[in-house]
Amino acid sequence: MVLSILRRTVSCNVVSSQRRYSSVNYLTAALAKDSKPIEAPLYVKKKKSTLAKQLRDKIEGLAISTKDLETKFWLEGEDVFTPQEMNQAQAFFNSADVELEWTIGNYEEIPDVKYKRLDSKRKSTLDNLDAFSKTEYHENLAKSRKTFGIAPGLIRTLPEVLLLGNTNAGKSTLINNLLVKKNANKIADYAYVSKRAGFTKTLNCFNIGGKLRLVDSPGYGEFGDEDQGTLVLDYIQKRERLAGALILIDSEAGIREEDINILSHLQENEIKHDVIFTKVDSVISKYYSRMNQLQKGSLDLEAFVEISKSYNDRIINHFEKSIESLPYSQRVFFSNSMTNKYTKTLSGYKQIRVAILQNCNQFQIPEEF
Ligand SMILES: Nc1nc2c(ncn2[C@@H]2O[C@H](COP(=O)(O)OP(=O)(O)OP(=O)(O)O)[C@@H](O)[C@H]2O)c(=O)[nH]1
Ligand SMILES: [Mg+2]
Repeated sequence: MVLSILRRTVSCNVVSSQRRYSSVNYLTAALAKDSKPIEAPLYVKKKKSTLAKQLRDKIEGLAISTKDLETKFWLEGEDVFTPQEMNQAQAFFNSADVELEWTIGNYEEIPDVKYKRLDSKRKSTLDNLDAFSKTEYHENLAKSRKTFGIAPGLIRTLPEVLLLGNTNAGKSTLINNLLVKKNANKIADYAYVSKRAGFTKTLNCFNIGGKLRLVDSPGYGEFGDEDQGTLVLDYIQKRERLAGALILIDSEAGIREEDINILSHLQENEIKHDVIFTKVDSVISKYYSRMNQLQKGSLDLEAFVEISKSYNDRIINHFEKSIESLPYSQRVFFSNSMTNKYTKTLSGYKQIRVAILQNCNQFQIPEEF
């Protein structure tokens, strides 16, 4: 029974495919020999979509770029980097070896701080010994260059640059953008990144080419933790090697009260710092996504040029407001560590590299040991 049903199905299929085949033959035969192939509606459709794509590309090119923002907000002269400064900074960062040196949750545990503490304890123990109690062992101990199990490289004095900002501002992402994964020619993944605010819990120190250190920090603000806040403030107040700080502001969120507090704190402690507006891509796409809605109904490029001008003005206005709310006049940078259809390349990190090197070069490293 099953077999016969199967056979019947098979035979039906054969018949129908033969029919289809013969009907195609029939149509072909009906065509005059020299007639041109009929243009399928599909072709017209394809042409239309190419037009729409060209238009979309043009519209995307109309969006303001981070470069435009720099031109708008950077002061002429002192803030603009020379091509030589730019090239030197890129050469340094592109060729530097990067190493995560330490990850700590308590200021006293930073390798050189710990070493200094243990070393002074050793010295005071020896100083307090009376002459009769001193043995050869103590004399050797006094001369010893013992580092208490801490790798000597970790206590070497280098200038440090701290990345600060609200949770989720993009600190760890920017660190990865500034660094290059050697031999891989791609964005590094040295620092851990997450959508979850409050992800970085410790101070994480990266040695860059044996010349400087970049320090990632736990974010402050809504999802920040009090102990982590103490850690960061301790670091700012006590760290003699701190050559400068980068304060990251999520461009969409703008400047918040905590940012103003931390900026004032840096100012009071006379620490050089720069403000970086991150996620510029998000702001641009937020304003421009409305263009997509309009785009559905029209293919008029001139109208889009006009609309894009007004969107760009609004974006400039968005940043103007943020910059005005800074507590004092301040050098600002713009960066996007992600791309989208309006912001197609990563930007800002090259200028930030120069700022980091400037801070380190101008910094007089204290003689600590
Ligand atoms: N669109 C866009 N997203 C970004 C950018 N930078 C970071 N992000 C995203 O923002 C989220 C937070 O980034 P992180 O680098 O972990 O932020 P963080 O400041 O280190 O955060 P905490 O460690 O929690 O303080 C992640 O989902 C990133 O992918 C950017 O420039 N553009
Ligand atoms: Mg982080």
